Amino acid sequence: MSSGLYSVRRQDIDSSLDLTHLKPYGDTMNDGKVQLSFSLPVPDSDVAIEAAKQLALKMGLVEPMVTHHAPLDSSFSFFVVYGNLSHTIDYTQIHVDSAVATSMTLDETDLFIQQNFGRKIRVIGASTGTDAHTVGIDAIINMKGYAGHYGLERYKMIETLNLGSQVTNEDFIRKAVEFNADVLLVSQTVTQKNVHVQNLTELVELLEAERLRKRFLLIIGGPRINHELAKELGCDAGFGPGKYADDVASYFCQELAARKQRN
Ligand code: B12
Repeated sequence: MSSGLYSVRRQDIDSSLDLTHLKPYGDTMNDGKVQLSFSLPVPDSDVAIEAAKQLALKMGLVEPMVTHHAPLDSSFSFFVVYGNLSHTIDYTQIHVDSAVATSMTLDETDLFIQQNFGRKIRVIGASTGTDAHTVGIDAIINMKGYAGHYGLERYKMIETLNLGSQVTNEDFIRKAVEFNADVLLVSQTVTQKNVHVQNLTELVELLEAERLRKRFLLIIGGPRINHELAKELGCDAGFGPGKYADDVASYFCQELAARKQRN
């Protein structure tokens, strides 16, 4: 229940495609058209344009074209490059580990919790460490939710506590114990210098040191978070962009029910 290999839905894929040599698509199958943008730490100039083109060639772009260039300031330049990617990928060999659960609506989730637990599920969330971004965790927890998906506060059978941002791991754990949480939700947006990895590693180590790791379902999320990374870091599940409260609630109530059955 907690994770599974997300397999290719063949019915959604053009049967004439050679999936073992998959390429980007522009307007003709297998044309390999891509667009990329980057900046260079040199002034915008003809030399810089040629450098951008040569970098694109090294990346495997055939016939690269610098379609846009501009100075960012006196010593940095910005480029948009088009080209045909020469590389292909074997799509049939890709396996992605993702947190899987039967997707449920808000009402179905409330009913599921009522039937399987007979009490509210307690969820505590925060953006931890030095991270000041709150929009991600609010998108999951706040009543109004995000992109048309109501947040966890809207669920009758879920009790939430949103601690906001810049919460230390120590405070987060202390509050989670006080709140008697079932589920910990941690948001991490800043990933510069892998600060998210350091912070999440510290959280897991603190939980383990206090023999609390198994007490909670630990779910992390953010723009650069996925399920694979979450598992690597010793968390239970990870959710990234395009995931909403209903995905998370479906996952944690089914996972908690499965754990209850196993114990
Ligand atoms: C708004 C914003 C800010 C606001 C934040 C206001 C606030 N109250 O949150 C302010 C101005 C304060 C800010 C500050 C900074 N920011 Co800022 N910010 C952004 C911006 C523009 C949008 C982020 C956002 O709100 N996205 C919308 C939410 C809904 O998306 P999301 O977080 O991905 O959440 C979704 C999923 O990831 C998932 N999810 C997220 N969290 C969780 C948690 C769980 C448990 C689950 C299940 C799911 C989940 O669900 C959500 C819905 O699908 C981005 C750029 C961008 N366009 O993305 C930069 C950006 C995130 N910021 C950035 C940076 C660098 C900073 C600063 C460090 C800048 C500075 N030098 O001071 C500071 C942060 C300082 C600090 N100590 O943290 C960088 C991060 C680069 C990196 N990868 O490290 C970005 C990408 C901009 C950039 N291109 O450089 N920022």
